[in-house]
Amino acid sequence: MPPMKKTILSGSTVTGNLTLGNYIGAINNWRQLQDDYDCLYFLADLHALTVHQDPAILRERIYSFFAQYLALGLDPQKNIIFAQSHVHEHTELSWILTCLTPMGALNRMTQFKEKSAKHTKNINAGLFTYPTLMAADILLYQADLVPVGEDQKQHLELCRDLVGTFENHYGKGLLKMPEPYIGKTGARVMSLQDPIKKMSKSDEVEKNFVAVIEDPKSIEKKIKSAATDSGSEIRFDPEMKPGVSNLLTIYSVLAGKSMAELEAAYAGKMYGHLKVDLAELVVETLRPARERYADLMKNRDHLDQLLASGAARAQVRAQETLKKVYQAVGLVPRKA
Ligand code: ATP
Ligand code: LTN
Repeated sequence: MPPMKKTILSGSTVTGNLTLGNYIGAINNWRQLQDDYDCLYFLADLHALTVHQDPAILRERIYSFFAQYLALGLDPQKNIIFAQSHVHEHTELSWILTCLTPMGALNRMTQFKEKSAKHTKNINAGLFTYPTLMAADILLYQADLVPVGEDQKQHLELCRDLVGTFENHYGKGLLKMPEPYIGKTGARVMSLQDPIKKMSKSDEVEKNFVAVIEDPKSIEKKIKSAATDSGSEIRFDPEMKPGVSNLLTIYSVLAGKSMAELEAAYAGKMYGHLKVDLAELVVETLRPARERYADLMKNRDHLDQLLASGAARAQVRAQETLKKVYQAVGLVPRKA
């Protein structure tokens, strides 16, 4: 039965540590969508392999990200939550799409340029074809809406172009044209020490981010030593006051208060006051997740079961699309 609600799909590459940026910009929004949409959230573990990974660390991180999704309130019954590598249709559709993707289009991708400049010793073909796997992730589930950050918009645009190319070759109506989803709080969390750069989970400088799972003492220390700006006024002004504005952004989302309310509350106060309050707010917001996370990580069998059930539900839908695509491009189905 086709779902009546609109389908939302998103994922996070399994690299680094999930940060407060990922929570505010992604997972917290995903959680709020889970009642109103048909949602699929996945761990992009195959995408992680475009950069060299230590196998033991990757394995641990897949469980850890999954447990963090659950601990942060993504419900595995309401949503389909799964690991990309558990549904082999992703790589299969990705191949079909790769064969429709011009080299020139991939060459223009900013992320490819940036990542190949950063990993000069490992400019592999997977890094280059990364967006075709991402397009497969989206198109397999006939997603209507894809919540992604600014940096992923170009990949989504390529995915949309691929729907057009596919339709030109094989006819219309088979793949749904996805749209970007812009959340209500389109907040972008910036690096704590360098607030003109976004807070990134693969940042090598630990002081730049707060991880979702982090010791309260360490969170406090990082927030209290966050870079602030000249002057002493607590005002939201990302141009002139990027440091304080970033702290206010985090505060506003976590406390559900408007900037005007916060500015009024901190009129005449010092940066230090804001930092002390914010540190406590962040620690308290993440505390329940940290506790739940610790419990979840103790029981791998339970995580394995939940992953398996998510993958099974995802696969039913993925298979349906892949079958139609294989047929449309002229492949002969394997007979029993
Ligand atoms: P990396 O640094 O490894 O590229 P990332 O921190 O940018 O990773 P992604 O896996 O690219 O994280 O993104 C997962 C989701 O989190 C995306 O939807 C992205 O928009 C969101 N996100 C990541 N960082 C931030 C941030 N600083 N502020 C708001 N949203 C963010
Ligand atoms: N590249 C994305 C992660 C990702 C994704 C997707 C997001 C992989 N496949 C499909 C949305 C839809 C990133 O955020 N780094």
